[in-house]
Amino acid sequence: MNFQDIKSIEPAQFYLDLAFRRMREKGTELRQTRLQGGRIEKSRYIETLKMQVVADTLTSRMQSIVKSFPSLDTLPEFYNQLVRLHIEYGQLKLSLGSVHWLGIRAQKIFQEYRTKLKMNTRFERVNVLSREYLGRISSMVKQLKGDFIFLEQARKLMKGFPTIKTSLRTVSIVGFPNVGKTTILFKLTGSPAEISSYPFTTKGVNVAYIGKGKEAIQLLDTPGTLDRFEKMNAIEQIAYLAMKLCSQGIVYVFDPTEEYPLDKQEKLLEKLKRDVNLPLIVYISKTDVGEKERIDYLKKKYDTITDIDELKEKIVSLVKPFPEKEEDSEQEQTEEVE
Ligand SMILES: Nc1nc2c(ncn2[C@@H]2O[C@H](COP(=O)(O)OP(=O)(O)OP(=O)(O)O)[C@@H](O)[C@H]2O)c(=O)[nH]1
Ligand SMILES: [Mg+2]
Repeated sequence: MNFQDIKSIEPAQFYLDLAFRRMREKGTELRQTRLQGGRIEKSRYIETLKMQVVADTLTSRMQSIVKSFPSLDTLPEFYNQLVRLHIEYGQLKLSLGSVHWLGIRAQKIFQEYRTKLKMNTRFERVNVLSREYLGRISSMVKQLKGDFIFLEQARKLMKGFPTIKTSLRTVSIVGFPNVGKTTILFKLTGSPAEISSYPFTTKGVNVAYIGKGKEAIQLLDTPGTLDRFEKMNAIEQIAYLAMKLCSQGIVYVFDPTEEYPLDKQEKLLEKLKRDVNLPLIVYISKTDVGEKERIDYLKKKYDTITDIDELKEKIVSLVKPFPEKEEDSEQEQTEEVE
């Protein structure tokens, strides 16, 4: 799912200006053309085509806005929850509905005025009808002022959503801050995500891949401490939902240095087991600098891994390939995995 490609939504006035500018250009073009017929026929012909340009410009712009938003009814569960968490879902549906309606309504009003122009036999009335048409179009677009603003805000929020391929097998790397999660992601995939010696370095979900194409395994490097969901900040909530709804397995990272007491790290692991019922690998990071006693304690208590190549093998065997699904979205299947 890609929320980066949603087209930016301009203020209502922009669409009106665009439609009217194109209409004027059409007018100039037609006045330079030799037209058949008498004064009224020519005038009717020109005004009809100008009106059509207005309606067509609006319809195509509105259609492309609606099309560039993901279809809300078929969003994968993870994205559906993100949208509901961050954006007023009902309003989003209403605003998209209004924009769709505007595209259709512009054509209806155009048909109505085309007929009026056709029936009209008085030259002076041609311009009156034309102005009336533009007035109706204009007030209809302005009615949607708030919807355009809302949709642009929604687009900006959605742009911040991580791009996670829900069609790929996925494993989340979790653990306390600063335990070395992003370093593991780098060692496994070569992903150049930011690594530093202070906690909370990772401020979004880092996504990287082992392998390529449909067979790739997607790794999610998550930030945050997996506190109670309501207590999490927006980024932590996104990471939590990604772990819970997109992953088929988890790598839990223990840090055996002095940074965090082991019992706290163990508590988090227990909480995780309760919250998310997924196959789990326990990895001990920083074994080069960690306290031997702590490392031995962890090794004794859990089935642990300390070697990165072994971790890679375990991840690959942890998540079995998905059975072939015909209904897999074509876009996701053909998307290039970098
Ligand atoms: N000595 C040693 N240092 C490590 C190892 N793994 C990570 N570090 C260091 O630990 C610090 C934190 O590493 P990160 O990979 O950023 O940790 P993180 O869990 O992603 O941290 P947050 O994103 O802040 O939660 C960095 O200074 C790393 O260089 C390791 O195996 N050995
Ligand atoms: Mg990190």
